[in-house]
Amino acid sequence: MREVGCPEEDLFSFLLSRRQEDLGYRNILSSMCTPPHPVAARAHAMFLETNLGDPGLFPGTAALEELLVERLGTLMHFPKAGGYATSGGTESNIQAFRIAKKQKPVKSPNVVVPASSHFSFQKACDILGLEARTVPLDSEFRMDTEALDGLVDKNTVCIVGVVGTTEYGVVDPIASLSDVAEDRDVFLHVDAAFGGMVVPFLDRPVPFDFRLPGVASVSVDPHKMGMSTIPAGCLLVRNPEHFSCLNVDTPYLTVKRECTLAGTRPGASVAAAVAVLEYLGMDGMRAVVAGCMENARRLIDGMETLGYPRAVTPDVNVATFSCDRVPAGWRVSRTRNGHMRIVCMPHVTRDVIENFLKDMSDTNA
Ligand code: 0PR
Repeated sequence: MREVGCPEEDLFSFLLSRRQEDLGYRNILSSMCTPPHPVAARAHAMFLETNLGDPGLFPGTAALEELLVERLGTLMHFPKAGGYATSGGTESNIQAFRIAKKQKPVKSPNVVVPASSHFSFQKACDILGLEARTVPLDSEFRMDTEALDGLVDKNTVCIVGVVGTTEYGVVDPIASLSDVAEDRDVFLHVDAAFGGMVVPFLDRPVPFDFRLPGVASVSVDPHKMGMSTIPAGCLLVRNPEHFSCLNVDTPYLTVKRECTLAGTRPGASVAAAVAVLEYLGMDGMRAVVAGCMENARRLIDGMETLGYPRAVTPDVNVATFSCDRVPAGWRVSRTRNGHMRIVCMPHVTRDVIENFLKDMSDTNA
């Protein structure tokens, strides 16, 4: 550290110069995050110093966390779901595995995950000493449920399904997974980190949540399509008692036990997440999602007209193509199979899509 502090103006011009090295979201087509909604930014600023790790000191903020869980539980068709605000999909997925493992104490526990699952499950398996069994995908990159049953055995503590896969934006056949989970009596975790804030707002949402009796837990991230500030995730469970198996004693806090992974936890991004949901309501979210889906369709049409076929027709706003080229100045990503991947987040507006397509057609020339 410096011996003597830096004058504020010098400090902020230093910070600004670093900040200016960051890319603006305008040309970022690869991200599942998006600039926060203005009400999220405003709410975040109001709650900067709040710490949900010691909720008795911040009962108002803690009530907002409860409201977030209630709103998201209701969105997932189970207003009585238990839950808490995590730092994002990774923490939610780790915690879901912790619960599943504690529910079924076996010697060599395994989990059955689709080949499309997010890399956070690898981290979870590593931390928890779980064997990962990978279910292959069908031709549209959804879990091939034919293969599922044979991979589940008496040591399987959890089955995972994904709603809005990271790479191809498809939804696994969660209803079939729910049947298998019930038949074989296995905990089913649904990773809806991305799709959980998309599918409920579509015209004809497929059931993927607590409406399906086999679903035990759901991850859903306000800091992705929920347009909240980072970090904001949420883990919901059908049986709130399940959290008690994660409890540790916290003798000197205002609460005597906690089940969360993190200790000190931000209230600001939780207030921001609630703010967006309350401000937009179902109607506002439907409009945001409809716009993103419409833009994804326009992008797919435009790319196919240019001779770049879609890899798959997505269920959510992630578009993928057979296309090796990228016009200068744009950030896209690549799937493991080498497809170009574009996430049509709210900042990827119709204008952005048209500019990208124009640059693509110039690249073509
Ligand atoms: N589950 C799914 C289905 C996800 O897509 C992701 C992240 C996670 C879990 C993990 O969530 P957290 O990153 O919140 O822990 N999906 C994006 C990805 O890995 C995250 C992301 C966002 C990556 C913005 C890059 C980026 O610029 O692609």
